Amino acid sequence: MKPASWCWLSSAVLAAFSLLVAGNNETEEIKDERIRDACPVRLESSGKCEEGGECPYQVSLPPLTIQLPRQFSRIEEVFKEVQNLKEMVNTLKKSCQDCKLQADDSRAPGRNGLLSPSPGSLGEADDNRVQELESEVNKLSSDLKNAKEEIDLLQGRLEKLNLVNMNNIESYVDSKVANLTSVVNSLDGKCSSKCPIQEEIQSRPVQHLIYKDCSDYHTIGKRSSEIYRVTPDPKNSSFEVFCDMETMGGGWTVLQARLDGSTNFTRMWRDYKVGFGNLRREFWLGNDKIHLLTKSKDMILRIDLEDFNGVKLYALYDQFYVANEFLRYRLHIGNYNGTAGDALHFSKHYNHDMKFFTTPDRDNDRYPSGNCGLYYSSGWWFDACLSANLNGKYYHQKYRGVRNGIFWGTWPGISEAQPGGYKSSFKEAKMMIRPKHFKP
Ligand SMILES: [Ca+2]
Repeated sequence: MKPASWCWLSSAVLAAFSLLVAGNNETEEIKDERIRDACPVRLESSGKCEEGGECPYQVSLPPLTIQLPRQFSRIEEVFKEVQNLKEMVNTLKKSCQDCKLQADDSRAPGRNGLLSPSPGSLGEADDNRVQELESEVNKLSSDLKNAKEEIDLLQGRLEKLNLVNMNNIESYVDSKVANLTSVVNSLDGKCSSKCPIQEEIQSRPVQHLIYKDCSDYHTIGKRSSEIYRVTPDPKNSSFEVFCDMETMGGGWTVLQARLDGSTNFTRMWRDYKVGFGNLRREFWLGNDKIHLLTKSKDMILRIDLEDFNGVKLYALYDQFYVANEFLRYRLHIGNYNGTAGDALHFSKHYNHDMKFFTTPDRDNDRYPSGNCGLYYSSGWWFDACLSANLNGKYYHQKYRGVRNGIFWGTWPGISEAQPGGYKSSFKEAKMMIRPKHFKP
């Protein structure tokens, strides 16, 4: 091989090699001074290479110009591939960094670093690894969600079991008390002097030692809707309640009433815990008392509503239980029946069953970005946030703005309200309970 041919060939090979290494399309001219010093040969490109056409690369060996074989067009293709690879590497780097940020948020500290990008070995293997890690993260988060749901379920069952045990003990005590009462009565019948005649004994009403709720007063013949004193749990002190002795046969213990806006329901945890308002007008009986009443017997719930057009509808739930303060007064609600619609189980996304109690100063709701109690100005078993809220503000007419009034999402026509338009308000609302097995 002649020295000149050898020179341009080796120069061309060197130039192609440095093109690959540079991986840069900003200039197509070889700038390696070392090559120029070694051999005064220049590889130039016309920049107008066509697919299958003549190769634009030329080696100038003044005054000689040599046309390169067409195979040299591969250099440009290789160059493009290098560019593509470089872009892919950058994309991968970026997604790795994003992935790591997400992983850092959701993983235990000990597992950090698994997703750190390693610049020296990026490629298909890393792509697969990222996908693997992504699917692992997805799997972990779905596992976590399942675990949470299971915990919720188990917690609910535990509360129910505690309730059942307590009911067993209480019914045992009740049966003992009933035995003693019958013994006392039979001894009373055996008295020798001033003995009351038999009919008189039989006509006496059965005296309860303890009135656990309004249904016990109904049983002994009380028929006027009034304030009575009840002791749902003998270990706790007694308290006053308002009894509705008229609706559906009577025997109802009233938990909540709204009728004129005279009581402010925008209250904190402490107020909802102990209760507030006036038992003869508007009030919240108090979460501790509601817990004791619903723990003492299996209760049903009745909700009565009336709007300003005089429409009166009701909702009945065949189970109603409120857990204690430690369990954040979690609501347990049964099956619906009635005319007002099942707003407490509105949909999968709006369901008040099994929700904790939230107040403006105690966020136990399922809305992650804020406090529903604060936004809707009340204490309630908020989801994220509501399809019903009977503790909302009392509006005397339709209102605009945040829907923070008394609300029942299945009320006829209520869903037709436009965002920003007028919202319906309610004239009266009432919540009351009665033992499930009570026969008026
Ligand atoms: Ca929240």
